[in-house]
Amino acid sequence: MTLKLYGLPGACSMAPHIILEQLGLDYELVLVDRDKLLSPEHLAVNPMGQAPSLATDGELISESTAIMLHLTEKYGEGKIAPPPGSIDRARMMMMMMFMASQEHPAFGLWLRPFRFHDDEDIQKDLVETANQRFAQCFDRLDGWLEGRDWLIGDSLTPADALAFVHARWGLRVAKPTTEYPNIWRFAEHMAEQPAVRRVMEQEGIDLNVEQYGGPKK
Ligand SMILES: N[C@@H](CCC(=O)N[C@@H](CS)C(=O)NCC(=O)O)C(=O)O
Repeated sequence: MTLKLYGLPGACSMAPHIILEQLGLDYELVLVDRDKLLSPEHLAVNPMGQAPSLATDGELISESTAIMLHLTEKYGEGKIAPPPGSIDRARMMMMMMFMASQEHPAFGLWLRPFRFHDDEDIQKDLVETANQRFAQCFDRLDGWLEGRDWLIGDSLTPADALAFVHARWGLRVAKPTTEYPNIWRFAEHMAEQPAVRRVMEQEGIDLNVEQYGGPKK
């Protein structure tokens, strides 16, 4: 076996995990113990003490977007992402980078404000700032999904994999993703895909909608 994905259940590592399954690749999944993220062993795998990392060709590649692009370029045979140089490729990259660099950091702020400031009042402000950021980001994502099953083209691409992960995380924020009709329709559609079902089963997770009160009318 040449591919080994280091991940955390339900984390952004789920996006490359979906791509591994969608491509039907032979790989090993290592679900890292959260308490061991900062252990010397895991820091050797991911110097930021995070997930994901992909072991491939004697190298360790981190950053979920980079891993997904490598997998699609090496194994996708042009079927899972639009070709480089096409405008759809540019749009796919824009969406992936947007989610990774604008949306994802807001989750870090919202989930762990104590990493940014010791003062509890300031932490509350940071959570509020994150909620405002989610509203801005999810509005944009919802617009991209208007009238569409997939973010790009007519099949699953790495942008969809990442959007699904964020849609699931977004169940818990002030204005949850269930209140964005296109995002939620997309999330439910993604959850039905065989590759996504296999991933959720392997990671022991689901969409947890009931836990958060279900979609609001
Ligand atoms: N930019 C990185 C972000 C990686 C990241 O934030 N991973 C999170 C899970 S989604 C993590 O490992 N968090 C553990 C922690 O920060 O303690 C990527 O896209 O791979």
